[in-house]
Amino acid sequence: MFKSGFVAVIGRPNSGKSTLINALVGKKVTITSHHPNTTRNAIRAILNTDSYQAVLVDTPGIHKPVTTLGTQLNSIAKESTDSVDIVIFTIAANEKVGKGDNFVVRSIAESSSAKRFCVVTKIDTISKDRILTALAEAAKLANDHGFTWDEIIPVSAIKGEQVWILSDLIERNLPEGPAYYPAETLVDLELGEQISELIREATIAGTLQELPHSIAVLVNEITERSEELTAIDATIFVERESQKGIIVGHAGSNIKAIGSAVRPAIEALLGKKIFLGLNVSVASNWQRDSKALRKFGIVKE
Ligand SMILES: Nc1nc2c(ncn2[C@@H]2O[C@H](COP(=O)(O)OP(=O)(O)OP(=O)(O)O)[C@@H](O)[C@H]2O)c(=O)[nH]1
Ligand SMILES: [Mg+2]
Repeated sequence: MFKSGFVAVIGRPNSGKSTLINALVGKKVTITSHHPNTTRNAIRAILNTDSYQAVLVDTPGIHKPVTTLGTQLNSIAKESTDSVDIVIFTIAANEKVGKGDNFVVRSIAESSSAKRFCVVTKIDTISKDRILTALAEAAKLANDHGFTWDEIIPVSAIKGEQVWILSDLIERNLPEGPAYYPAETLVDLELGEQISELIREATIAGTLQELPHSIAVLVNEITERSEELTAIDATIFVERESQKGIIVGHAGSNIKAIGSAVRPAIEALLGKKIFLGLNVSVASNWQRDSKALRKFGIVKE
């Protein structure tokens, strides 16, 4: 009996959703960073095995929005829990339970006919004797909102600890059904989107404070130059002229470093060498501009 279904992963920004999905799939399919609000779309990653296929939906971290972008990210996350088989709520073991967690858990309490799992992430960051306390706090979160988690699972996605227990529980709770994607599909993103996400990850990795929120990336062109070489032309957008200077760096040093950092990942994705042309452009205050959000694929048509 083959099983299949949809699993939405939701939680506060930075709680480890994308890292968890990469660990479940066994390959890096969705970008991560130590900055909050890294994920900007409901990204479907596919966990394929001989006995089941789980479509894991990565989502933007739910937060108190201050821009149109923020509001949009929250609604993407919330909508992604509609008609799924399992909702996984993530909470980082090294963070205090806060208002944000209560907000997300309240929406899980209201919605779901789905199974509700709580994954306590990043257990490698706390001592073993703290894990029980973290699990008890997670249980209380659901009880405070009138329900009980179907499962609570402590994991370290970075160390790969207990991830197999989670995938086992996912399998057990999926209904019988056919594969929705071909077995070789790992993520439901166009190639250009995968590349722009990798470039955005490399760009925000080196930035500070609020700058990551201002960064968007578009791939303008992908050209097969030969059997061995693909040329990629992409633009990194920022919101202000001053930010452009930061991204470019002294005599272009920073943009060069971004290119060098991301090239291996894109070459691995394409299985061939690339020529990467990166330029930086200003899209004034785009986080508050719904037309720009459409252009950057954050609002879908
Ligand atoms: N030590 C440790 N760090 C982790 C673990 N999982 C995630 N992290 C780190 O936590 C940070 C946030 O991880 P992400 O996976 O990007 O978090 P997210 O919930 O997807 O964040 P948003 O997309 O911004 O909502 C990154 O720096 C990760 O490396 C873990 O199991 N252990
Ligand atoms: Mg994420």
